[in-house]
Amino acid sequence: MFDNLSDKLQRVFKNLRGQGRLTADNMEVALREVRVALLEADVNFKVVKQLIEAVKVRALGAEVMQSLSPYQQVIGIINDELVKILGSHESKLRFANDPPSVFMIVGLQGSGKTTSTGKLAKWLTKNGHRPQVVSVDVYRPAARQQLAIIARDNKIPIYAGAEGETLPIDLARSARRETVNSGRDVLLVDTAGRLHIDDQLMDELKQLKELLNPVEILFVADAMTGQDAVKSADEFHKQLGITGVILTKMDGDARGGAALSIRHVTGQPLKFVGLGEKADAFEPFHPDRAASRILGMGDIVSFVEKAQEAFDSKQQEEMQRKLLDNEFSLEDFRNQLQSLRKLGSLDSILKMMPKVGMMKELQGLQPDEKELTRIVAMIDSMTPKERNNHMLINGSRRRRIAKGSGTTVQDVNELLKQYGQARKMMKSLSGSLSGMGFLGKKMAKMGGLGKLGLPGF
Ligand SMILES: Nc1nc2c(ncn2[C@@H]2O[C@H](COP(=O)(O)OP(=O)(O)OP(=O)(O)O)[C@@H](O)[C@H]2O)c(=O)[nH]1
Ligand SMILES: [Mg+2]
Repeated sequence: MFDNLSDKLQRVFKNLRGQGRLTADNMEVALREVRVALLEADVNFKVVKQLIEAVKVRALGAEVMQSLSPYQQVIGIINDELVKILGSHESKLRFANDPPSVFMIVGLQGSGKTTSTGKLAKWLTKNGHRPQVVSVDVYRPAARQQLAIIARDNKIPIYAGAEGETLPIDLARSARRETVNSGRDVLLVDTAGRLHIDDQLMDELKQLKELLNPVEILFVADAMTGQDAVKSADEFHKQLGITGVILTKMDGDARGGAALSIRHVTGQPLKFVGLGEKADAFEPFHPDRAASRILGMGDIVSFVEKAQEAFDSKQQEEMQRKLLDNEFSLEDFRNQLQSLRKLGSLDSILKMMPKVGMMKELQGLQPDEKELTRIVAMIDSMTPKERNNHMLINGSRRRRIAKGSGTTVQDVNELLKQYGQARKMMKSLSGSLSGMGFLGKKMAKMGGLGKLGLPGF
């Protein structure tokens, strides 16, 4: 998703990086390149224009934050503006107060309605709902059969239709009755597609809407069709009133621009994205995460902000000095761990890291909250002397520490080994650390966790 765009933007940022200060000139050049990258990604030109304007005003007006390089500032601002355009928060599905909640799935031919109906039903099931599906596509041969197969494969109840039931409106009515009778809470109605929007299709959809009183009318847009998807979403919205968009085929070499434009053009949020043909290649759309992905940076900006809240600057300098002088003790190790935890759960921290997966040191690592708690407990069970000189910790001390922290000697051994590795790694990284603020720049470089002294990182 967004890989092309992301690569292009990263090239722009790379150029910007290394230029000492943010000036009107280098901003101008960078923003021109950002504009081209967005247009090439098929983002609606109005959206691009608005984004660039907003970024320009803010970037040139922004007071320079000491700890962030211009490069990061610009990314931070673009990130903010992207999120604004994508919709500031995740748009959750609506449900009727009085079940069943009916969702109509609409869109042009081949956009992925039937596939998405199955995916959404599966997702709803996983999230505690009891959905039922029905296809009212009586036009395309085998259309209903297609949904029946998806339903069977994914164990989703389907209303298959009674003998002689051939009108969409009849099928829909019966399906809803069955949904109620079987105590299910959501009915997904997969509708027929057309190559183009025509009156007949719209009339049928309007009739269905009137009959079913749906809480959601989800427009399924094929990301591969770029601006056409945006146009038809807009048209459907004008005629039918959609409540959200499912953007499919974001796994393909779609340029992704539709994602950035639909919300802005229709005013309706992207609710889900389809990322493949399989039933679980489907996820809720998170504007903030999408913006990060577009920028290819992980959500580093808020990470740096959060990190700055957690570590005051004195602490940062002191830590840097210790790292450089290889004086980083177990005591520091623990303090760093505890500060780090103020930032949130490990999982949420990792999600913010840029391309974590690329760091060889991080591969195969499963960070574990419990593990962290145990490490802190073990360090707490050490004497101050031990904490400041791990070489003191011999066999009998290890046994005492294990006992004191409710762990085993193996655990203590493991901790000391990890600490040793962390020290070594920090030592090797420290060359690149010198001369920079501890967090601002380096956290944003890849794999900041190691520099915070996280075990094994
Ligand atoms: N790669 C990829 N393929 C998808 C995705 N969603 C749907 N498809 C494929 O797109 C094709 C059309 O999907 P359908 O679900 O049949 O589309 P539809 O809108 O129901 O089509 P009609 O009923 O003919 O209007 C199928 O081959 C799907 O497997 C997706 O997110 N990624
Ligand atoms: Mg279909």
